Amino acid sequence: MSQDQQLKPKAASAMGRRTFINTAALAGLGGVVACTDKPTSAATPAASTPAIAGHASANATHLKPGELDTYYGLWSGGHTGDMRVLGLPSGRELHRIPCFVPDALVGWGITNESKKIMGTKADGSLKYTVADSHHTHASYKDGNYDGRYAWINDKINGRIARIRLDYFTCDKITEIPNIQGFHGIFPDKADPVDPAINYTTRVFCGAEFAIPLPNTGADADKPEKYHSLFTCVDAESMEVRYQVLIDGNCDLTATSYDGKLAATNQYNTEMGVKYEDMMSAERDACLFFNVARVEAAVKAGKFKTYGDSKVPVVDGTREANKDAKTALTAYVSVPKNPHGVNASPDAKYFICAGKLSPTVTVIELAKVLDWFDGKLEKLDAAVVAEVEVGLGPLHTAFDGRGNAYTTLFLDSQMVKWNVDAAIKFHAGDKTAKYVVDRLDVQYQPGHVNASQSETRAADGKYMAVGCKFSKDRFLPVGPLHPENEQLVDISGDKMVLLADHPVRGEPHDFIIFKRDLVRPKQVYTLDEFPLATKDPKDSGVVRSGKKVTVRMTSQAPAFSLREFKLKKGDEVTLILTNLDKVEDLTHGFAIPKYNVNFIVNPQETASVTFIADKPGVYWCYCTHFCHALHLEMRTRMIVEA
Ligand code: RUQ
Ligand code: CUA
Ligand code: CA
Repeated sequence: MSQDQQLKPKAASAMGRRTFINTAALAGLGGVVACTDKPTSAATPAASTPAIAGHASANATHLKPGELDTYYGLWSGGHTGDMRVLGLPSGRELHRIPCFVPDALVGWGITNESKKIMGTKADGSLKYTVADSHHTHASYKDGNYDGRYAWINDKINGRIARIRLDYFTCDKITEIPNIQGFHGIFPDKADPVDPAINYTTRVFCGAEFAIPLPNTGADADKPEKYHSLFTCVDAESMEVRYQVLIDGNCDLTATSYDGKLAATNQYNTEMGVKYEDMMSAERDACLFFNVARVEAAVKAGKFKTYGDSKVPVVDGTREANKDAKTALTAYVSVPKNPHGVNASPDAKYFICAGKLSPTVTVIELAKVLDWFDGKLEKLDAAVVAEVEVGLGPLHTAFDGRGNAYTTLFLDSQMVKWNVDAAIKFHAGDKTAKYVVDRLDVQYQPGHVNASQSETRAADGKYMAVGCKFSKDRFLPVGPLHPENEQLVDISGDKMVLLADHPVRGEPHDFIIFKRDLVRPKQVYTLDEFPLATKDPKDSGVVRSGKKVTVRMTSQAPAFSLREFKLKKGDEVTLILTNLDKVEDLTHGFAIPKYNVNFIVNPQETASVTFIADKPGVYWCYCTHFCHALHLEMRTRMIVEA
């Protein structure tokens, strides 16, 4: 059978998809060979998604009015630098949690509290206002999500944000030193030495771009000075604990269930600083970190620092880690420019997708540990399968029943394959049929995740596929198309496409988990805010020279002050406490012409600081519909000349 027949279920739809293929990506696909199995005849043609009548989960995505979803989805918000919260299976967007980029609804980047989290320059303005968030993951306990935190990255400015999952708000952002292109992110799942710590205390962060260290501009033409770093951030303090200097560039990150190993797949072990150089080698690596050894080296003082950063950096390069018995790192060879590394829910394997190779690589973690212990002579023997699945494999999800689901970017397909069968096939049993099913998706999928996929509780119900192109799937809205998040039922042998959902670019990664794993609080307590005004009688204007503090409370449908007076040139800090205790009773506060708008949720306090530089009368009004007298809920700010 020709490669075409084996890999593409339908020539016509495949042609349509092919027009999207980036020629540069194709150029790198020279070595692609045929797949070992036939596509299933039931694969859904791209152009028409037939009704799923008769299937158990038909209409699963359609919830009756008032019915609640059974899963939460946390989605990276892409360029909007926020985290999207979805309800699944409906796919409804419930919330957006601003992190890296200002947000006009909640006043993120406007209030003093959010600016402090985001980071400001000496003049008080925001240090950064753009972001590119790719990956999001949540904290673990006993191998499952514990509902404490989620993290999200900003690739552009090298920042990691933490989300509190009790309030669904961002509470800390850390900028990682010595790196560029912060990409993969994964919390650990246990401590490598203390078995009592079976929950997340570290977050590992991979840097994609190698830069000269220190990056002063002096060494631009010295490729040997370029390095990437793998970073460990403390999950509680959000301080950077240490970094590991490595060869190659980090893409995604994965952690083992016993906490002993973290890994990152690498597409540029060539250390190329030019595009072509990054694709010159036939193989790259999945780089493993022996977490206990790395931390022992830090403790023993075997580190350097770079530039202004005080963060200890240990040496994880190939050259310094040849001896398995002392090595901090292990570079497991995988095919050309891999993309994505994912941990299987049985805790046994990490799976790298081939990207420029039509393969997936299964690495057995016990064997990697054996190598570190001197019990496995050849590190390559940790690879227990390297099998063909289709063109452009990028990311992998799991169903908890031994099957993996890998996105095939170039084929615009999902391939479902059985991990044990792949291992048998690789070991020589050519009768082992490891590909179970194929499903066309619309189009060019990048990330994939399934319900509870990267936890011990993987339940194999739903799978979301992040398609990078939507082409003809939605009403045209001009040149910028939405992306298409597709929901797939994976509860049976065959994958069944359930729904298309448009999303604003570019969301990248996401996780899906059972709704009872988080217990969101819907009303704050006044004591959480040191600036809270607990009694409306304490409202008023306090002046100390040019510095003026305005204290105010909100209680539907009025602010505690009917007016307040300022003088031109005052530096004003306005503190607003929402004394309403009722769930969902949020007020807003906008000051026209002063570029101020923010909200206060029940029992929340927020503050803004501005210079009263424009004399006049300004109607500060409530921007959040709260009451029949919402429009009347205003106060006069009078700035005297
Ligand atoms: S990487 S589309 Cu930034 Cu998430 Cu694979
Ligand atoms: Cu308060 Cu609207
Ligand atoms: Ca490469």
